[in-house]
Amino acid sequence: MTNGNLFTALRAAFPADLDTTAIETADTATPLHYSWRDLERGTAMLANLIDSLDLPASSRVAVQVEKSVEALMLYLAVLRAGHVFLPLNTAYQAAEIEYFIGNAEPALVVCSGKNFGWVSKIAFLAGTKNVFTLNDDRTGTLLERAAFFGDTHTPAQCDKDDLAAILYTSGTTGRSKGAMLTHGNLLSNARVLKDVWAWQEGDVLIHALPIFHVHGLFVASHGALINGSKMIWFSRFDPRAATARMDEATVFMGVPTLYVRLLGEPSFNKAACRHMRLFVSGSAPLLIETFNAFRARSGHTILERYGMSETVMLTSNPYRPETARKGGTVGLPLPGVGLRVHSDKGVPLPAGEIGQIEVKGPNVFKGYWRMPEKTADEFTTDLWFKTGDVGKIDNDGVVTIVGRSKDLIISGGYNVYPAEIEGFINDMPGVAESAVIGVPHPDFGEAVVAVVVPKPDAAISGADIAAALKSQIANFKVPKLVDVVPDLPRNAMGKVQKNLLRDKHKNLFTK
Ligand code: MLC
Ligand code: AMP
Repeated sequence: MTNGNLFTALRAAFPADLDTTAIETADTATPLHYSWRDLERGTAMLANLIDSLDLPASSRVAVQVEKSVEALMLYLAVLRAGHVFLPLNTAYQAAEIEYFIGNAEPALVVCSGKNFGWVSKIAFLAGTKNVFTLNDDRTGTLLERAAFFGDTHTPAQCDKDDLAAILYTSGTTGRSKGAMLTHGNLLSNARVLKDVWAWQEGDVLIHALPIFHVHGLFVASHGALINGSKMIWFSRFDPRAATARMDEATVFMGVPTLYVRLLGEPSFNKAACRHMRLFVSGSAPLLIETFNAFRARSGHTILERYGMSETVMLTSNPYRPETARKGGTVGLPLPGVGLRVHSDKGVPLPAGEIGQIEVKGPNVFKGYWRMPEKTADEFTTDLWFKTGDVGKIDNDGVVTIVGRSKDLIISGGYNVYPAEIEGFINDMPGVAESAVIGVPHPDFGEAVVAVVVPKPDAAISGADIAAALKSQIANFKVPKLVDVVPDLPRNAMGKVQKNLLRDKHKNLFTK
């Protein structure tokens, strides 16, 4: 019987010579070289440790750790052991982690040593029995324990429809939803992207994205692994250091902010990236100005693609010819992906008309964790997933995203849901109500801004609200400005007119 376990497929792509370098760290005190054999053995030891815990089938393994090769190995080991990986942004604070752990009920939690005190408390209260630590310097109880286990392991037998990962993506009502991705979702997407982006022998990926979201964990890591390609591994993005490694690399993936920052780096030029084959952008809209400036500076045309946590990748600009990559568009639906544009009333729209983007395919997730009603709401009656993105398809099938029907801000590639932030602000003493909006920002694409109305006679300050938020929520969600106003603009139905607020603040960070 063939094994549908994603790990098995990734492992099968390891090169014949297991002693060649799979991953080289770029920003550790000295470079560390991990061979393919190290990945094989390290993931086996971790999988054996996980097996020894006798977790129930399909247990969730929640992981909030700094980026490291060992953290990637932990992900692969969870797949290998047949459990469900639940990555968490390192910026999340106690209130956020409490919700994820309470909702997902993981059987195993792995956190940084410095957070063990508060994370383990949350986990134990939620009924999790196993909490290990993993630090970015290869210390922590996880590796200490794994060292006692054997370095061979037979991957768990999985069906393609079995869960491989849960990715929390915030909800419009403010509560995050866990998108359930299967081994089949991830493998089909990895295989399609290998083909579409012409991954080839000799490719080397500069991996500079976090590994707790789709882009860095799946698109980038799977891309290299399923091609048996080496990764140059940055724990955080540094434009100068990344540029310095481009003469050894061929592929780079980034959110638009990374491209803006590369353009701000004087050493980034045609000579620096002459060895490069492909620059991929996604997770947020890439401004046409960035697309054009990048082409002029580097001689390369960024390939923009579009995807989301619930669906992995959906569309891509063409790999060949490079001249067919159109700035401001996200390209064509990937092979096997259905993408249509419907009106708000569900009527199919002709080419060129703007409407709701709906998708179908082997990459589309299984539903939201323990939210059957929410899942049903997000699919049409004929089972297409409603992305919440608004766009159009031209006569050649090329897709352009023009906006979002979901109230979502994407800042530096991270999603921020206004409803969640408004919830925190509205709970603060002296606050009557608030509206959170996204406004243009030269570095982050969009920046979070809060407009707050005080209760009668209450004295509140924007700086105090921002400071209070900083102690409660992930730092990238904290508004860059809190504007205190006497009231919010409303339409005749009483709905807050966020468009007027966006207009008022549109030049806050840009000229
Ligand atoms: C950091 N800061 C941000 C921010 N990142 N503010 C707004 N938006 C962001 N994205 C703020 C911090 O709060 C902090 O402020 C200050 O910047 C410095 O923090 P830092 O951590 O040192 O920042 P930096 O390392 O420069 O990080 C910026 C970044 C990072 C762009 C490298 O945000 C990043 O890696 N983004 C990529 C996100 C990503 O991978 N998305 C993929 C999602 S998957 P202060 O005031 O506290 O000092 C997806 C699906 C798909 O969307 O299609 O791919
Ligand atoms: P996430 O929930 O983090 O997976 O974010 C997915 C969302 O990011 C999508 O629904 C889009 O709104 C947005 N997105 C991803 N790629 C692009 C892109 N290339 N252009 C515009 N928006 C994008």
